[in-house]
Amino acid sequence: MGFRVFGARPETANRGRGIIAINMKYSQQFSELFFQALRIRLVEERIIDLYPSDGIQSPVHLSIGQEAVAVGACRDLRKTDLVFCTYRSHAFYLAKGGNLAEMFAELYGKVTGCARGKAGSMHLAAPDVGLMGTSAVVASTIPHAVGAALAAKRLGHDQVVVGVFGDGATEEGVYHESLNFAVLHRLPVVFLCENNGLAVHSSQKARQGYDLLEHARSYGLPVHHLAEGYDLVKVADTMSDIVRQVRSTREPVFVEIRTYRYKEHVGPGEDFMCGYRQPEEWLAWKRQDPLEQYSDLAETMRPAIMKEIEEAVHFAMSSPFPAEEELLRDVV
Ligand SMILES: Cc1ncc(C[n+]2csc(CCOP(=O)(O)OP(=O)(O)O)c2C)c(N)n1
Ligand SMILES: [Mg+2]
Repeated sequence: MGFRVFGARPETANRGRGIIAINMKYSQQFSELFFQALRIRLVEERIIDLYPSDGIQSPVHLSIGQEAVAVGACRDLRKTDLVFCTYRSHAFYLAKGGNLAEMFAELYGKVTGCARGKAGSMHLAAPDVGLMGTSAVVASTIPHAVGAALAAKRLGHDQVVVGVFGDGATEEGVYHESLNFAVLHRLPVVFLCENNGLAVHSSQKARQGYDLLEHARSYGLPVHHLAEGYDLVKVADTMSDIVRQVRSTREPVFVEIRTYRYKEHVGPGEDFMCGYRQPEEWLAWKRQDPLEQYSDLAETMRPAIMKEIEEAVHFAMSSPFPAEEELLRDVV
């Protein structure tokens, strides 16, 4: 079996930390996406190991199972393109190029964290790479994305703005106001619905009388649907076309990508005992999940990723907590 070596593509925000050996059975494109998705999964699995020690006080909403959406969506975004996201934010933070050590430090509430230890897992931000903000308040970052797109338009920038939200967020009024405003004012924003079919313990069918895609279409913008949210290359190619379209037309687009969360809504555990979903669904997604299926590739990449993770965890644990005067800075 042959191996090839590749490193980062410097023009994009998120790719390749260091040099990794890649199994030649897989294309470079697939291997790069796989590496990013595996890195996110291993980071979140490390969070699961660490969580019982109580060093991480912040609630954590894990994206395990959903990584391909973030990795694919961010592949062809520029560093200057902006992403606004939900509390389930580790995957997008890392896929957009957020610093891993600063993320762990933030989870540990340390002053070296990306928000100086005051935001925790649900409010990560890395504006230097375009991850502008994440929020625990469902749907609240959708209008932020629209506002940023309005600014990009007024300032004549060629930025694309991506607003990421779940299926549950489409039940909030501000989602509808945001779609309407973006269409009316012709703004360069991608509305990306990361649809895991669940809001806490309720399935989409139990909550929504409308067809999400048809409802979005009624606002008068192009809509796309991708059922295979586990397929790294399909997600990346779909998002690449959409981002290119928005960059050139300066008009909004809506995309729904189906995905599946493996863990409980919030926390490191599983919740099949709650009865709102069956393990069969989870097993069906796992059978299509490249991170589960290509264990040979994962094993090749694992050591380099784990080294980076352990260094980040060490950085977080050995950093100081914010001083008292720091706690009130930037807090309104
Ligand atoms: C305005 C608001 N209403 C309710 C909640 C409680 N809540 C937290 S997450 C969540 C479900 C959101 O589901 P979805 O948008 O599909 O995102 P997912 O968690 O599935 O990624 C709810 C109702 C909240 N945080 N904010
Ligand atoms: Mg959901």
